[in-house]
Amino acid sequence: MTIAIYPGSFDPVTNGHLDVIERASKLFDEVVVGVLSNSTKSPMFTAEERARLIEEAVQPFPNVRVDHFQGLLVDYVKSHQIDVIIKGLRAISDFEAEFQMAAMNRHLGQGTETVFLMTDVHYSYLSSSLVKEVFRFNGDIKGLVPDHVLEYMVKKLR
Ligand code: COD
Repeated sequence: MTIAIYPGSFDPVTNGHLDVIERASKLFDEVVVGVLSNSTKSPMFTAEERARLIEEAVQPFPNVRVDHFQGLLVDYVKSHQIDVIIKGLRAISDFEAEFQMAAMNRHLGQGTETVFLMTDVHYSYLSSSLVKEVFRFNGDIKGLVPDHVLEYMVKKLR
């Protein structure tokens, strides 16, 4: 039984994230979506809100569950018998930061491997930050995030 974790800020979850989750759910026995803090970003939504929005989105995938936690990813990996970390890669610009994180997690996690899934071309331009910016200026984000995420953003922020 191979358990994978897909960690991220997911502020909020986008259809690009969901595509990675769906594909990972076919590759691994169990996938944990780990909602974490990225110390370089200030989230718009609390970890609980982000996790709740993902939980609703992953209902069609029975081997996917959601958790949120603080601290180092590798500590969670060790204490929850996780076998592998999954990350998504969009463009070359993602590579450097993801390469560093994978190397650090491998060092701290005594060999914990990171598996990268290439973005689907339809989502290669999609990021939570851009979604939030477009939304802030009243742009149309339909189709970029799940409908219930859009509804929640409208309710909370408009
Ligand atoms: N298509 C495919 N993949 C995508 C897309 C898309 N459209 N959008 C995002 N992704 C990928 C990202 O490349 C990333 O792999 C993942 O989805 C999550 O993305 P984000 O933006 O929600 O999350 P990040 O990049 O802010 O997450 C960073 C972490 C929270 C994972 C990191 O900061 C972390 O591990 N923090 C915990 C503390 C820790 O252990 N720090 C040391 C790290 S070495």
